[in-house]
Amino acid sequence: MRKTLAIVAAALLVTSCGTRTVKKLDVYPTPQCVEFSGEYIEMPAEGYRAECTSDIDADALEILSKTLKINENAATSIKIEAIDTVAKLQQSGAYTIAISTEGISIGAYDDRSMFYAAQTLKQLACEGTRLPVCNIVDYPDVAFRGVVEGFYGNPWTFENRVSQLRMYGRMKMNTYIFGPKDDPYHRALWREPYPDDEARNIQALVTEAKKNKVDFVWAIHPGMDIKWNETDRQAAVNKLMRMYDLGVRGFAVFFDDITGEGTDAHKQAAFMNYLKQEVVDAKDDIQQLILCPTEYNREWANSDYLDILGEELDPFVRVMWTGDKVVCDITNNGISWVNNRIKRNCYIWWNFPVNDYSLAYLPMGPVYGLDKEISDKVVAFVSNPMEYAEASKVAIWSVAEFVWNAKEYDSTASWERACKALVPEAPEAFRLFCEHNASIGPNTWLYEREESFNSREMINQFTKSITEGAYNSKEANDIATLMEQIQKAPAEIRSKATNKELLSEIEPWLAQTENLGKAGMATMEMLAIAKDGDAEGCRTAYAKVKEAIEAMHALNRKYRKGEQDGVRSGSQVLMPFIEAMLRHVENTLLPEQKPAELPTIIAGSAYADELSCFVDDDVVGIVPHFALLKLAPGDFVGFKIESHKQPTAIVYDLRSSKASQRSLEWSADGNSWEAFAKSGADRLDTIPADDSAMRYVRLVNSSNDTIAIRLGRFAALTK
Ligand code: LOG
Repeated sequence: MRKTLAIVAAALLVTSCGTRTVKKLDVYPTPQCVEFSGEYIEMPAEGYRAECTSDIDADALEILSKTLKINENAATSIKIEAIDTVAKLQQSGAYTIAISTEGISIGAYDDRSMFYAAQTLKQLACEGTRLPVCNIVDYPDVAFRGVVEGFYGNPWTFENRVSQLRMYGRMKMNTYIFGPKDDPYHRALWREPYPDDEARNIQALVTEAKKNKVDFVWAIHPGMDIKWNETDRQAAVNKLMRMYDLGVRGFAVFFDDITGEGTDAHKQAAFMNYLKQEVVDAKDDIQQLILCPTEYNREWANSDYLDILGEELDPFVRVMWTGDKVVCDITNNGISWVNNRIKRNCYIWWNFPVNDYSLAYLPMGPVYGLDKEISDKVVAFVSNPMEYAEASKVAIWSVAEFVWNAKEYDSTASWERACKALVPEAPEAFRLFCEHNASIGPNTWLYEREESFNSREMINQFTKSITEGAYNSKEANDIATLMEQIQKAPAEIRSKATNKELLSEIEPWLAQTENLGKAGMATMEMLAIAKDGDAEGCRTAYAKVKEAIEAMHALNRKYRKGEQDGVRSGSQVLMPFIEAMLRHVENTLLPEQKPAELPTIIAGSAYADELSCFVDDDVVGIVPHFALLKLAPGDFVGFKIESHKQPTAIVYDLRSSKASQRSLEWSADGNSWEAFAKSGADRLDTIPADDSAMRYVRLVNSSNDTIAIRLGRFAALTK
């Protein structure tokens, strides 16, 4: 809501962007324009007299009064004025601040602006007694910024959400979309009202959101069983109206991940238009109405579905979009493409740092891969996080910086700040933990993030020299020191961090990182002995490394869920390094330790040379291969399991694969094959393997056409 405020001292009000900053101010997200010479003034001991003609937003005032002493009789004033000149400032959240010896002047467009100005002042006055002499002109790049709680898995708790909303307020994010897949009243039981206690929680969250100037958007997911009839139309309106009564003023309808009747674009558009008419138009204070379409990314948009939405959807309805794929970077070109189709600027649903498709990995590294020019082409940008609310804040922090001011965004610096903000008691240890827990692992969306980026080069160089027969003591010492730091970081984080929720979320990875450090230290000890050719001494050291790795396997097994991997740390650089050093010692000094037999690829196709096998504890299979594999009729790909292992199940994730076009077979000798009793689902399944003779597994194109599949996972669990 716009405020009319008397202009008390126009001279102080800045509305345009002056010369760029000489010195940086510690304000995040980075303001758009700052003039600051480096000079500070003491805040007057008697405080500031507030001058404005209408009420200041109460939440903003509360922050202001905690930051500055507000005193009716003070000589120096803080003046609050309305902004009504510069175009960029004619938007929610835009504000200006001028601080001089004469006083403080704030220009605000609306309550949110006032709240953000107060947040900025709070950061400026962080030492409590001084303020920088500066002019700030600030506004967001993207109109709606925030988070969509839209993952599969345990929904966030009430406390998680409160803590999130407070962070959004501080980081100038203004949107929270409530849509966790496993909240029953969002999806499975979408027609039914929340039980009283849960309804009260939502009411309380709406209040908390308001306090933080966040739009609380409640999402409904009716597409799994919706019938396009009057009964279901009314069921949806009734549910939204109930949510309205709880205070909700923003709505979203998700049609993602469904099949069948619900996917019809014409029906979806008509349904949304009906909600616009019956809910939005019936009230006069609904802020947002959003649709998550069924074809929500470019890879899946292979029909006229999006054009139909573009033509038929009421312009008030915003349309979500995850990018070129489900999980991917966000590119300028991809955004222009979809905007043309949907005839409006899209509403980005960015699938990061969500890890519901790769649960063993915690993507704690920097946020990157977002084109800086997208801000003019998107109406909103929301991030889909992990079920670990506190751990997700590392990424959310950087998303907040990016969406407010993309041109100033520096991914590494932002990430370092985020680590410090989340664990100020042990920022270095936490940053190290995050750096080595950044990969998303092999996954069906082929998305990967850089891990161990500060030590990758050193590790590569050292590995190269070792394999060439040299041992560089300086490098070895540096790596040993790093391994020791990694081993010690978790204990430091556990003992110092006051954020107990964060600690409990990341405990499996803390434990795994500790193991990783131990394995790394043992590796460096082993290499130090190996360099002198002492086979006997090396044998003990080698056993210690094996033992440390076994501890990592054991922890991984403990957290495994069905075919989903358990808990992984350092998988991108450090674990491959440790494994390579084991192989090196086996080859040079301890030939008797070499595994007697390794799994091998069997491929009756052109791919025999491109594929390779992995063994990882009790899983053996083909290394994920994401390029399309084209198999002619009768062609096959498979693998031979080491003879001392007994398979218990076959697990696969085969994108683009249809069960009807292929058969899964096993063999004892590699010559005569038998089909598995269960053929399995199209893309993703686990099939029991209980024949003790089983040694070979393969997938055969049993159709009459060439088929194309992606080998995300094709492996056997063994005992
Ligand atoms: C789901 C989402 C899930 C994400 C990552 C959208 C629009 N929907 O493939 O709930 O968290 O991918 O696994 C999705 O992204 N479907």
